[in-house]
Amino acid sequence: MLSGRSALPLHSQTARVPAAAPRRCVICAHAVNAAVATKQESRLAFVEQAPPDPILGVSEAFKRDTSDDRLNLGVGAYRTNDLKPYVLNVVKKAEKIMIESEENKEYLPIEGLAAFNKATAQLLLGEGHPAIKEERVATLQSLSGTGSLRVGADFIGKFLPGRTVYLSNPTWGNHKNIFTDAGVEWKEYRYFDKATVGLAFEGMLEDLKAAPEGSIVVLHGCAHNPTGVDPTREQWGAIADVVEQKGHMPFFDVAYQGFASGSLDDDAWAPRFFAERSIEMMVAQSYSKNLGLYAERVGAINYVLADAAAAKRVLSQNKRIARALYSNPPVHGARIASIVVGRPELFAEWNEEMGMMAGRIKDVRQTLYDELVKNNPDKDWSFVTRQIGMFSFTGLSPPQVENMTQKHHVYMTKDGRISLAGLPSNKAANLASAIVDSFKV
Ligand code: PGU
Repeated sequence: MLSGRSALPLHSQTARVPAAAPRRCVICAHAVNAAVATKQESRLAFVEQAPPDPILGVSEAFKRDTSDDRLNLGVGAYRTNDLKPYVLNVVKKAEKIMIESEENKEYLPIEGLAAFNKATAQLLLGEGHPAIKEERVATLQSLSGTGSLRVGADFIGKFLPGRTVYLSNPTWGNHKNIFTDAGVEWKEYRYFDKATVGLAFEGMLEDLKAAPEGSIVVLHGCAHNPTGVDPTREQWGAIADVVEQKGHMPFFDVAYQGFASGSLDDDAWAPRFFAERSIEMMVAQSYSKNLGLYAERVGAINYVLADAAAAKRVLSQNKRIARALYSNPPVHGARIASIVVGRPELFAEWNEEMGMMAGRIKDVRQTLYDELVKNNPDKDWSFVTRQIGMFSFTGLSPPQVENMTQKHHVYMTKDGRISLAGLPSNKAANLASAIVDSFKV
């Protein structure tokens, strides 16, 4: 039996209004029985407000700022030099092909679109890779990078219980949420050296050596977020040595393939190198940035394993996890990615567009550096041009970031990261003077 209180529509909550005014539901404005409404307090009233997201919350704050000078350098999302979101030509071409072939909107299988899964493993490992030919790669299309990481995290929680996940310090903030919510313990390994604004290479190796055998090590495939600092190829070799000696499981997060060097192939070097050394690994992929498919949620979780039978069983368990999380993935973006990767002429064009996007960021990075040097020649700004990918990790402290936002209308994350993908060249001088001013705070 429903009680009188819960029989009311859920949206019968009233705004606080003077007693004389007729009480109306704040949502649909229907008259609400005053006697019941005054007593009404949600059974969820104890729920506390969650803090705004450290990255996506910045965009929300930016939208509330009306200044002409406002600049959103929070989220890592590519913009043209006129600050327009960019839909790649290859994406438009693929969509045209899709419309012409009148594809349906039936459910995909739980593991996703077969053509996409084939294409995405190929983009990761390279065409004709032995692991693909020997069917040692289990690939499940998931909800972009985030969803793929979450499926992987749930898999670790279920099948590698008690293992600790090691995250770089610092890392993309959502990694911590993902593993925490999956009930998987995580710790950090040293990664960034403030003194050199470079890789804390020795510290990283020490921490990975000290981690219990068989730990999971999350590695950014390229263009480390937020630092823009990647290991050199030689350093990757030493990292792989430790991972191998300790029987760790690398879990690559590949969210920026193409944005480090401008080349899709070169940016897959690290995971391919681990595959070459026959180190079993997990790899989450995202097409948000490199194909600009942010809202389409296109990505995959891959397991590159030693034998095909294990890969088959691992895939079956990942399907079981996905089934309960969201059942099956969206089709539109997966079709786009499979067409672009699968057709040589479109793939070549994508590489060109990729080079163009990465090139714009490189140019604006150089412009920012030049302006910073002009503004304050006494400080060493070389880290700006040494860092790679979409971001610059400025070293600004939280109060200095506060100054950037409050005084200069520059929106960025509290850790001092700016997304150069959102900087037009004609705003580089303003940004440089805001940075120089904020370092004085
Ligand atoms: N992994 C890393 C390292 C990332 O930086 C991001 C996105 C993702 C995974 C997940 O992106 P998907 O869109 O789910 O594929 N990071 C961006 C975008 C905003 C966000 O935090 O989601 C960023 O600005 O850091």
